[in-house]
Amino acid sequence: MGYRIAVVGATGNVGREMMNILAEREFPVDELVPLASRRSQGTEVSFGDRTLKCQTLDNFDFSKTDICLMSAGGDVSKEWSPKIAAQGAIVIDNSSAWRYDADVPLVVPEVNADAVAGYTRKGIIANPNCSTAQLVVALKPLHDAATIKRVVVATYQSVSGAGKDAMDELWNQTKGIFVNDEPTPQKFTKRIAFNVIPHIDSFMDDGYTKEEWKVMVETKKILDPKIKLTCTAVRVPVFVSHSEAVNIEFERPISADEARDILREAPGCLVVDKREPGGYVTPYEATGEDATYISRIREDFTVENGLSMWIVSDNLRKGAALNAVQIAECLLNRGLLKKAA
Ligand code: 11C
Repeated sequence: MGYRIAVVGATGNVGREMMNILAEREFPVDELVPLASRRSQGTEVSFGDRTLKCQTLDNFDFSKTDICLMSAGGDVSKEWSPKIAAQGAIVIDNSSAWRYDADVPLVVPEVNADAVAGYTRKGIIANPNCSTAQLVVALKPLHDAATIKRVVVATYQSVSGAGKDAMDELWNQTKGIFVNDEPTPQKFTKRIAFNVIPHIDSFMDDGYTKEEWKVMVETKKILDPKIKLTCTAVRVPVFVSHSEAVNIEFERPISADEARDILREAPGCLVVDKREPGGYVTPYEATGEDATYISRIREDFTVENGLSMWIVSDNLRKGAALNAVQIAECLLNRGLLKKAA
């Protein structure tokens, strides 16, 4: 028995990846319906070895849909997720529209899979921000072992997090610089080619950016509200995969060796930490992969019980599409997915 699944935002970076991952992981799909804006009606997208034409969201009847994977931005989600859920489909939403709603579970399956049961309250489950997802996958097993008190994160985020136009901007700027014809920045505030920009999403009154705020608030909701976390989010000229330099203070002592052993056994984590040139993972190598890679694990001697590490993962996969499909798998495995009428 398979399910009827709709993907809203099917022509975007994450929407396409959602369909790839459903096919790769052989999620039991009877019918896959790609949905997009009116502008993209009829656009062809791939699902496994099939090519499907996008339909428009506006007139689609969700009453026979079991799961709706949403990746169409916050405004579309605010308007549509409650309507879709009211028609009986469980919405797994990749935007930030519902993440901070107490009645909507925010789920990273390696960390808080059981929270999916809370979907009944609004019919919606939220997927976290990409920077949060990879961070909590690595923090959870360490928190269980030695209780995290405080985390300091600096992110190095790829341009794909800002969408296809942002990827084009990096590509065109890079080419333009070589021929002395540099296009003016459109998606980013400054040149992104051969540069880094310490600004992602809008500025808040306290001087943090919304991206930094999301990492702080989401980590607390998913992992533990007692954890103190501060973040600096930076855009780097990388196409796919986000990296994070992470410093952690624990309640109890934990050595780098112990942390390495714990992370080697932890779901979703892959430790590559050889302490030699090239013995670490970079975003280029993490792209297209499912794991959260952890490298450069070392003790921080400037604080009590401190560790530093480097965490890299594909932001379109674990940071978005893979996590959403894993949430659907959690619903399936827990018997929470009933076939729509
Ligand atoms: C970026 N992390 O890299 C953002 C993209 O809240 O889901 C995802 C924004 C979000 O620009």
